[in-house]
Amino acid sequence: MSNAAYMRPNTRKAYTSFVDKLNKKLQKIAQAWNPRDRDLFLIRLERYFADFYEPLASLYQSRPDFEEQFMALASLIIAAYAERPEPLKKLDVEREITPDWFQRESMVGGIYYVDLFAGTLKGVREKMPYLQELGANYIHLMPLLKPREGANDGGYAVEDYCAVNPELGNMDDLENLATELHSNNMSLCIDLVVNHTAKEHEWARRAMEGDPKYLDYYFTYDESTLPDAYEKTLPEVFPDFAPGNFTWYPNMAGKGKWVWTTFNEFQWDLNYTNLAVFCEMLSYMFFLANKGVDILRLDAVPFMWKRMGTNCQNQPEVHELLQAFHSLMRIVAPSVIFKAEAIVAPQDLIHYLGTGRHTGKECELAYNNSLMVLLWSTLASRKVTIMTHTLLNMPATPVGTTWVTYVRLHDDIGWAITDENAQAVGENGFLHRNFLNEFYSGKFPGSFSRGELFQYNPANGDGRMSGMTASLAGLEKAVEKGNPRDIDLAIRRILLLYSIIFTYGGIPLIYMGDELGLCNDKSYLKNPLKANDNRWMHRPAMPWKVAARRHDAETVTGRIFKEMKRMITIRQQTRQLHGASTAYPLWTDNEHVFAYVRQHPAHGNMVALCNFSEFPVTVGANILMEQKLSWPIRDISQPDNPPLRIEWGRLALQPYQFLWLISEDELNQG
Ligand code: OTU
Repeated sequence: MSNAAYMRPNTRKAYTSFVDKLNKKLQKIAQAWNPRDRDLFLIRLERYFADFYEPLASLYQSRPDFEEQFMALASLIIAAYAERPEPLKKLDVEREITPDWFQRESMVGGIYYVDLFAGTLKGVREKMPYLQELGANYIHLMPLLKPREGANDGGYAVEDYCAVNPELGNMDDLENLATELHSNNMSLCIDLVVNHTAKEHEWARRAMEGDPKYLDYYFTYDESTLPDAYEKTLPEVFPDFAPGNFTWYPNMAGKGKWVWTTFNEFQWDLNYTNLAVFCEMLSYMFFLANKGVDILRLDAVPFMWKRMGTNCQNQPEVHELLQAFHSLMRIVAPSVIFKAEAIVAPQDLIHYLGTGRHTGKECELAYNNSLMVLLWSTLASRKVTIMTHTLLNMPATPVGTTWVTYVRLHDDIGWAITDENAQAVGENGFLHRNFLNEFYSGKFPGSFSRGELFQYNPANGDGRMSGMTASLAGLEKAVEKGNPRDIDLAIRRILLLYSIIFTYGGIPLIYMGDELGLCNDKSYLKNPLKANDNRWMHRPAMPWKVAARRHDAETVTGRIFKEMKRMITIRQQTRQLHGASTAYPLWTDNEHVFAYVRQHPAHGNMVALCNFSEFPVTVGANILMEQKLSWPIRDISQPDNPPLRIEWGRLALQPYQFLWLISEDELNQG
């Protein structure tokens, strides 16, 4: 077999000289490499060479030092592979022959801040039984690399990518945790902030001193002409506390400079038009991979390439960069996968999973932001039309990729519902987004929610939402009033939203505390480093005393935990939920009932029905026949799989009830 034979002539030429160079280096260390490792390395290199050479050539070939810098990649990958620990090499092979490992129905994610959850990384190890009890096996630990001192945007301003935040532990602790997770069939996801570094990072410090090498690592300007020109088409991510996209440093490089700072002033955007920056970030990736990290969450990827006259997001070059990173990772540490953090419109989002000539060559995972927004939109309006229409028009995930689905995470919710999608079902996008802000901030008459506006702009009505799942779903208000019916409805809402992310397709992520129904936490207001950023209201510390009540079915905590756990267990046993089975919504004859189907080639279909209203409703049962479910049909969401009852051709659903319907035949197949 020769992958080289498939290469384009130019690529093959580059491959030959790259391998020559590499072999010379390898000869020197040949003794140290076992022949099997060496074979694997060379086979992978041949397979993935075109996938990194071509994008890098297209981005950097015009630079005079391209040849030299490109050849330097040989040493980089050899060194990283040489350092890869044996157990991880074994995992690499296991996952190469099980390429769907992350698509399996058994995958369930949990998101945790190390300090808030367990104090330190060692503490997380001690809390493993809790994670296992819940059923989470994909553990996403929020930013844990060494951040700058002072305000650091929740860890997204990294000063040192090779060190753990000393308050949480050290690299050995991280490595030990990864080992422990692996031995329990669990995986570790951590954040890699690829778009920017803290201004205290060594590169930024050197740039500040005027070192030309490092000035070229960032976007710096002597005058405001270019920044002003870019600003004309740039949005602001944090208009309230970090207006504008550039910052003036009067002492920089002796004479003062503007620096590109999309997010906070202390987060400096990296200059990926410089191949050296790519190589440096790549070596951080390898470093973390070799510590046992399984999934790298690539933060703010859409922003990695800038182009005058655009919003400087989702530029085609970003996809070249991702493909190059991805294929180099496949050579050194193929068990590691990428998750794109791109909170962008569906038509832009899908490309992060690799489309067209990038198919199978970018990120394996991406956040399904649309689904999350639509869940909240529908919960407020009780009408499933915008959601059904929007999801029907969403492209299916490319082969070998899947979403991560979620109800809530650490950021605000931005109402990414387009005017077109609203209009298509007779709604007005602007008014609807406005309604959502009013509803979730509790101002709308009859609202059950206790959220708060984030980055609200009174001039154009733009605003995003902060708040914990439970508070947005009505639990905080209901508990305060002590009204059992409202409490019951709030619990049902939380479970309804989670029922969808557990089954719609992708790895479901449980946001820390949602499994216990934790509400907003206002203690951040007392911390001057956090007080201006209300995203902290939905980042509560884990109250272990409350968690201790999780087995008491009389408590709200216990009711939520038990049902969550039950849904997780069912998900993990339902083959129709493998990530490779397609998911799409179905129109029903009741505007309160959301329906979708999972189509599995071997195990048949599962149809889910969800009542998004607080009233009992009915829905036409013909939808089940249309999806080829055969009688008898069972609702697997219930403990005893009750047989489905249909009266007058209609199915009844209780307030916020959901049904997961499968033909009995498929169930019996086990
Ligand atoms: C991410 O979010 C993180 O999730 C945030 O917590 C950070 O503050 C931020 O990056 C900077 O590191 O704009 O409102 O399309 O939406 O990267 C949050 C991606 C954000 C962006 C996303 C960003």
